[in-house]
Amino acid sequence: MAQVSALDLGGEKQLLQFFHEPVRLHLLYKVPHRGFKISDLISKFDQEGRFVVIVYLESGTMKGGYMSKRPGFYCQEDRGAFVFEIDHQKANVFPVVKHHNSIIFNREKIGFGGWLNIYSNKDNTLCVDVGFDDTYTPTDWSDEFEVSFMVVELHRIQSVGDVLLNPWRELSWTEKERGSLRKNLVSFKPACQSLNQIRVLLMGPPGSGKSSFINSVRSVMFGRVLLLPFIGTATKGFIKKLKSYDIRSERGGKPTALTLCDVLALGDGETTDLTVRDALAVINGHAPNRHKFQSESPIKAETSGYRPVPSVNDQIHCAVFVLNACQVMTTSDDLTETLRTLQAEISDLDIPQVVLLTHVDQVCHAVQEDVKFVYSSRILQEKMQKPAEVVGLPVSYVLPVKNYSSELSVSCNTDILLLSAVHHILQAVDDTFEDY
Ligand SMILES: Nc1nc2c(ncn2[C@@H]2O[C@H](COP(=O)(O)OP(=O)(O)O)[C@@H](O)[C@H]2O)c(=O)[nH]1
Ligand SMILES: [Mg+2]
Repeated sequence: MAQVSALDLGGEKQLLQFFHEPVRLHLLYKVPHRGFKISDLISKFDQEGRFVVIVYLESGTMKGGYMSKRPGFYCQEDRGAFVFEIDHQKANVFPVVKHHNSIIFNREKIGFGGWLNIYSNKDNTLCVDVGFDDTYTPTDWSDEFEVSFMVVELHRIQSVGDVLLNPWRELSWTEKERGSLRKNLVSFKPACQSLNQIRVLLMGPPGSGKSSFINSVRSVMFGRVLLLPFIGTATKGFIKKLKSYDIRSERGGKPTALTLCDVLALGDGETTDLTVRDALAVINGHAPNRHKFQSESPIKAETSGYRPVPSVNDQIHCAVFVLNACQVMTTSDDLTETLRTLQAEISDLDIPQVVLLTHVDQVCHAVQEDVKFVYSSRILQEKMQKPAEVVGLPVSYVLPVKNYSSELSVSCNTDILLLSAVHHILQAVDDTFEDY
């Protein structure tokens, strides 16, 4: 169940005015009175970001503190920290003076110098001490141990500027849109009549989300998140065989025109990775389905099941480069080289290419909250440049998606983003193969 903050509008307004730019609050945790362990609170902090802790005293006053970055066990200095006090008459802020020990963050307590400390006592009850010392700007808060309070909350501070008012791509986030995108896929027939199925090849480094994408598209169609065995967190690619997956309109239903193909992961030129040569053999339709990749024997005429004269239905009709938004900024030179070589070779084959940018939920808080913010997220707008540059394609060919990874049920907006990526892929194939 969603948690609701105890903060009222007036209090929120007073708190937000302490910040020099427009920000929003996002409740991360309402700390329980009983059965409380400090490790529970620590686990609720995001890996990065800015936070406020608010204590609602029984007197009606709120006291709290702000951390301008996530504190760590070994780094508890914070030059941007402040402590505050808000009641119906006034809102006071006390900026940090001695920033070296401005934050306390350890296995016993979380707090702000000697001003505000949160800990649990022996019977796991939540306790709050207030007081003051020379860590923050002098004032006259009195020392009080184990104050009476009603609620303690941890919030994330989010820059409003992260979300642009006008999205840079339009997409409608409604049940109706989800329905019509889904229907489009179910009824899709390739414009080119000699094409029976549209075979889409997913290529990318291990862990980029190739298998998850297949699983996610299937989940969208089945209306529930599928748990398939081929998704791995292993650093080395899981799939060693060329595998084709039909996308059915529903469980046991008719296959749609879309087939997604998973292959060995691309690497930085190591012998265990998919080689450019093998990738091209797959794209051209020479490799049989379930072909087992072997670094020591590249696909050639002698390979069992080799198709010397592949038909248009054996080949790949769209090459999709799958890249992880969290990792794309640090793509190695070798992988970049592999991707660009492939891109250039595939361009010569007149096959459309797109980039699928996965893990978009992990690079922007707003998108993590709701994927409908993808096209209005400033962070993501910037992140889209890099994959385009790495592969050597225009930014308009980059399709952001969030795969189903930890959730147990499908959700409308995640479905819409996935279906819209599929729609663009099918469209690209139709545009290219129209005059085949
Ligand atoms: N948060 C998040 N996790 C993802 C996403 N896509 C994949 N994952 C996770 O990333 C890991 C690697 O995914 P996988 O599909 O096995 O990658 P592959 O090696 O390219 O096939 C798995 O743990 C997935 O659950 C995504 O869009 N968002
Ligand atoms: Mg995989």
